[in-house]
Amino acid sequence: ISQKSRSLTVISAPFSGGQGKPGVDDGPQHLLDMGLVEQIGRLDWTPKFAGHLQFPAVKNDTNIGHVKNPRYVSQSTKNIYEAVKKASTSSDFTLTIGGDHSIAIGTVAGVQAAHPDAIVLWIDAHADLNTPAASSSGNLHGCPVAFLLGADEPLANAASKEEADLFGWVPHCLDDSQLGYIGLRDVDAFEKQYIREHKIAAFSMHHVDKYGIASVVEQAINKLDPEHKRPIHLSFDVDAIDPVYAPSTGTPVRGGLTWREACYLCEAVAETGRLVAMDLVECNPHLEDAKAARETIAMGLSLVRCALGETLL
Ligand code: 4U7
Ligand code: MN
Ligand code: MN
Ligand code: MN
Repeated sequence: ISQKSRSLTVISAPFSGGQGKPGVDDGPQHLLDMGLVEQIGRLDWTPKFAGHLQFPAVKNDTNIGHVKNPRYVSQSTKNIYEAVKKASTSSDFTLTIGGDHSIAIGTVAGVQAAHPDAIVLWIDAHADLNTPAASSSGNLHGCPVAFLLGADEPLANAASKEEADLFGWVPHCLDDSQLGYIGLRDVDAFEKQYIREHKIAAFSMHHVDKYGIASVVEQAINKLDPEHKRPIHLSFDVDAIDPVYAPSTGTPVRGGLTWREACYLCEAVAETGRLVAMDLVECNPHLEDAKAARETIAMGLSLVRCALGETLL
């Protein structure tokens, strides 16, 4: 029984300003070169490639306090927000390929604009929930969730009110109850406390070991959406996966999801029939060697195909 082919927009966000390692901005081109759009087209989807977003450089983008590239990240994620909002309003599915995970400031806000009831499954070794003040690195790819929840405060040590409010445009579009994590294993003290105090649904690798990935995905969805009727946005950081399978990423952490656990997760989400958006981020083909890069990109392509129903019979 074949459903009518659904429309899908692919947005490329070749952005690396949320962290310090060049090359993650080349992830999208590698995914495209290895056949992303063709592979989606063979499934029950009609993909349209919306092109590479451009991120004009910002002059004199000095640190604010210890926060790096603050103006560049703010401006670029705002462009991503506009593009994702437009795509999510006009097509059935929005796939955004990054790029570092700061792009999710724009993708989550954009998808929420079209689907305000969507739940967000954040698949990651990290919680990305540091406020700029709490961040030890000053890298904004570790902060997107804080902005979306509205946990952040104006930037400290800014030269003006405008600068302190650089991320004031980000809608506080996520409620604590709309967010669920899977794959966590490197969470900072501030983030742990926030997760605990706000009772955010968080499944670490410990829970994956204890219950198995199938039960964890089921528990996460049941907790966020007991009636099984809300749209789902999957924000997939490839570092959720064990570096054995996805080595070319900026902040690898041992002890992650296996190839099959990661694919199973995407398949189970596909099975709901309610997935409306996916981000695939933090593939950096310039890290490790060419073989590692190819394997990481191949892993990413598998995740996308599984999330779009390839392995469902
Ligand atoms: B990613 C970190 F301190 N928490 O804030 C930070 F460990 O998008 C890492 O998940 C953030 O890859 C990782 O810099 C961001 C660090
Ligand atoms: Mn991340
Ligand atoms: Mn991560
Ligand atoms: Mn805010």
